[in-house]
Amino acid sequence: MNGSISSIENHTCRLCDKSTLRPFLDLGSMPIANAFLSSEQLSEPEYTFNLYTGFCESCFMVQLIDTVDPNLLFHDNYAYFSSISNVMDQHFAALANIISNEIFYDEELSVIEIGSNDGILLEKISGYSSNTIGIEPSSNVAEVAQNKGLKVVSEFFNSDLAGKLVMDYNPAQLVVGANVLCHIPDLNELAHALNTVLDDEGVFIFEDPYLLDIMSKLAYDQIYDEHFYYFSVTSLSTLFERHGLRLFRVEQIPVHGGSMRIYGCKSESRRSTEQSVVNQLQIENDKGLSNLESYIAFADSVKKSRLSLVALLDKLQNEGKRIVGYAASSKGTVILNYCGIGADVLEYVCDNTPSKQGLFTPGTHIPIVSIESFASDYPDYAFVLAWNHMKEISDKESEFRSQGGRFITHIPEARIV
Ligand code: DWN
Ligand code: SAH
Repeated sequence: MNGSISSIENHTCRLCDKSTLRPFLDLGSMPIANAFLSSEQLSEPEYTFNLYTGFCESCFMVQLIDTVDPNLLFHDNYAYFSSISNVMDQHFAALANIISNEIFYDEELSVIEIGSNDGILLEKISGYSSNTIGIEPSSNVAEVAQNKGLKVVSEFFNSDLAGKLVMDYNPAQLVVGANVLCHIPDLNELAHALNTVLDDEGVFIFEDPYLLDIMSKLAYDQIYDEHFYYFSVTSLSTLFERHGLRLFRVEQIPVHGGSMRIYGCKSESRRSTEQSVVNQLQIENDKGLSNLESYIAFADSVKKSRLSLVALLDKLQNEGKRIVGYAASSKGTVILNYCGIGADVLEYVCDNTPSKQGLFTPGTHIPIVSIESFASDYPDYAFVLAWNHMKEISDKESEFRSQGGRFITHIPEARIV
């Protein structure tokens, strides 16, 4: 029953513990999004789980119903290296600049970055404050940052670690994390840990994919194992308020196909709540983010989106065109598995991450090759599996386009661009 409500039965919300979690979208059986396979692993059974999403009618949090143990997701062979994108590098330089201009009140006070990955942001913040530490459980990417001379603790950020950090460092003036909050299954514990490490006048900043963008762009491929939650300002402020924390500013930002940057502090902080929070809560209410019907309508549109993508690829294949995938992203794993697109449709997927090249896509077993292989024998069409980087990829691949190649995107609907 892919793409529809597979059960009217309610589940328990992971955060508010009420039995008001209503399932609305079933994307079916899925492998781990970043579990790329070696040729030897192709004949072995793959770990799968049911990619099933629900909306809590009490606390408004959209969340996965079945989840994968974080230790299976974030480990010593994590596939995603943040520094693969120049646009993201510029984005984080701008964020570091905002932090230094608006947030720091003393460069000696401490800063914690959660989910610092290969150091893309941490390096820039360290340029402003010497007292900066990254927390990154995936030890292979943490090591890249450590090799740049950055201070990184390779552990999951949780209450225990927060307790140790306050013993060893000053209370944090800033806690920052990009694309990590939604990766943490127990956000009640996270809020508690934030309270422990934050200075009374400290600030936290998080950026994550924004639910309103996911829904308006039909970006169902943002839904996968690593993303336990899909945030709105409504659901996040409800969560933080329960834990003595408060959002004081929110900003929509364009990265990763549409994200929300939230700024927060302790409830008692001197910082006043800005109009942006009030405005966004009103927008979300007007768009129906507190109503189950909106999510049911989204699920219906997702099903249609799948049909239109499959029809477009079928048509091009029947015309004898050569089609490949561009970017072996986590999102790509969702699209390919949910839409049943395998190696019979895409000749290969090319990707600029050296460690992904030579491996195969999870579930669908399409070979991953280098961008150089793509350039050596251009196909007719390249289906972009990281649509969030479309501009960066299209700018890089002007030669492909000038030789007649075309990109395919499925966002917000399947089309040739
Ligand atoms: O939240 C997350 C985001 C930040 O990163 C994580 N859960 C995992 C990961 O998600 P993703 O894999 O969907 O990320 P991207 O950034 O959409 O995908 C990047 C992929 O695209 C990489 O494998 C590299 C590739 N790529 C490329 O081949 N050429 C990317 C760019 C920009 C390029 O020019
Ligand atoms: N901040 C980077 C990386 C995002 S990918 C960026 O925006 O590009 C998500 C990262 O969060 C991974 O590197 C993963 O290992 C890390 N992560 C997951 N759970 C975490 C936790 N509990 N504490 C700290 N980092 C975590």
